[in-house]
Amino acid sequence: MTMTTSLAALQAWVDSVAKLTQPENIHWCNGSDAENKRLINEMLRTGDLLELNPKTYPNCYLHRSHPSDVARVEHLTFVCTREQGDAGPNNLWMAPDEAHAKIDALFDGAMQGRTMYVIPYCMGPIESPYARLGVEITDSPYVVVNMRMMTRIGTDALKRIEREGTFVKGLHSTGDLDPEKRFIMHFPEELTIKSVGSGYGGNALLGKKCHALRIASWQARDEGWMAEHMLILGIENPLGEVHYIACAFPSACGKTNLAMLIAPESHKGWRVWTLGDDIAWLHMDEDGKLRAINPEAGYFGVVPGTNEKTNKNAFDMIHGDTIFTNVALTADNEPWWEDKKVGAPAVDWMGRKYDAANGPAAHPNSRFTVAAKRNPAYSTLAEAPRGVPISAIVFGGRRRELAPLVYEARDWNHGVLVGASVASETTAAATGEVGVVRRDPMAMKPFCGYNFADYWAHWLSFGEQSKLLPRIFHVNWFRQDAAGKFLWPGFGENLRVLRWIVDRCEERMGARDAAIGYLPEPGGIDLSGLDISTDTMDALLSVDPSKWQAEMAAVGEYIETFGDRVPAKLKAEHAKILKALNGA
Ligand code: SAT
Ligand code: MN
Repeated sequence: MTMTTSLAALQAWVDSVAKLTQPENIHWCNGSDAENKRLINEMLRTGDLLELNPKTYPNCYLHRSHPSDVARVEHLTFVCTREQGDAGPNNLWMAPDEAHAKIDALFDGAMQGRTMYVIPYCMGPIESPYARLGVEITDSPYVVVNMRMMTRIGTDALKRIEREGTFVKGLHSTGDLDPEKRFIMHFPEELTIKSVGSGYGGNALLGKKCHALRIASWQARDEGWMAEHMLILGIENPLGEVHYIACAFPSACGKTNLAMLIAPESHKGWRVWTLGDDIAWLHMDEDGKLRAINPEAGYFGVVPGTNEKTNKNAFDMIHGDTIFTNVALTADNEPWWEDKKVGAPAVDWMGRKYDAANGPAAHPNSRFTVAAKRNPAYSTLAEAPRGVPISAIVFGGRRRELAPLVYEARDWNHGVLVGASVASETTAAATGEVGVVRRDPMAMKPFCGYNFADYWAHWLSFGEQSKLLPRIFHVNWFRQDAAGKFLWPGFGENLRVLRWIVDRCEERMGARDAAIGYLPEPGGIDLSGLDISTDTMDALLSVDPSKWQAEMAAVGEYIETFGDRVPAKLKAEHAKILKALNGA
């Protein structure tokens, strides 16, 4: 085998993987256009990709996954630390030795007859001191072309890896896609990921959830920063001033839509800029401000529901240079999905003639992969090595009732409790029942690579270090009336709530003190040009003390399941809110 890197540790690892998996060829990815074209042509030949209508969707392709491989598999995702307590009750755990043995048996000979791709990648701007490196080895060309859009792959990343010597090792094989032989395993102490038996995004594009959240959250705790499941946006007012906000919502709760928000007619001169739609890495700077970078360079977004009205930026950007996974097709060979509002399905996501009796035409978790630069609202500051200063952190979830449209935490420690209390109705982004409320602290339940109790302590530790931290808020776009109708119009109108948040950060807006935190006063949210009744606004901003007492009791019980490791400060915050609710 020819030597292909000057870094002995990397070469030794690649050699050992090749010995185990026995590929026919080994290809080191340089990330070039020519390489990408070659891989796409090869996948067109094998049927892994289908070309879409080149007139209306130039450079766009459809990939159909195996029907049993359409979402993350949390029940097969493990964090393998030496001590079980370090993984915590929030993770499935396996002892590292046992996990390696189990998964290596599945890698044995897994790449026979296939090409093994070695993908050096950089999470974050290539010159950023906050960026981190990784190498993914995979036998899937689909993974290579997706990683190329989602991260920064190739020669520059390899150079930095060789310079620094440290990188996350990610080994992936699609195996035979047998759900019985599928595992996603993380070894944070070894900076290693092993994933077998799935080709789906979150399971196979190892730079994303596996590295940038699970492994990175562990590294961040050790090194004093934060790896979070947050979008990053810039909100520009008519004076040209920009505030940056980071928002943590669970998967498929509208992070991509919010990150690409278009100001409504009523808001001339306002703009939202996208820095990221899924992951933020936050570091404290010399002044004590939190700065955010987006470690990714592309979007892996939910397709259904995307249209001219809900997200025009996304709708426009996915009309070129996009890989679609598991959408339907029109008779004109254009991609189609539920709520696209144009065209009609002819062939469903499984390639069958469309028949409404078979369910939705596009899979509810069908996805687009596209480079961030195609977004008309893309902020070039996404390339800034030191990222952007964050004014507000916003938590949210999908809650039919209870949670008001927006409220603000009293201070950082209370904000950590608000984050720890996040709950949301489940979506199609993960395998399992959809629509049941589950606790999802900081929207990190599936992604925190260590014990939540330690994670909350890490969050609280920032409060001791700086007085210039972002303010913390909670939003809920999904509140419904008794008939199941959404009370808030959402989408572009969410800008009105973001404005209230910015005004609070700038200390130019009052608030009323409700037991759970600060809520907008009547008139606090600008409703000009919006047809919404006072009754509806009252309902959206109501706090029902008895329901909240029940909620906080449930939060208390949930936190208790993490036992002795739960920081006393978090329990004290919880006790404070309960007391305030009892007095309310
Ligand atoms: O896990 S993915 O990144 O594939 C999708 C999601 O759940 O956000
Ligand atoms: Mn996500």
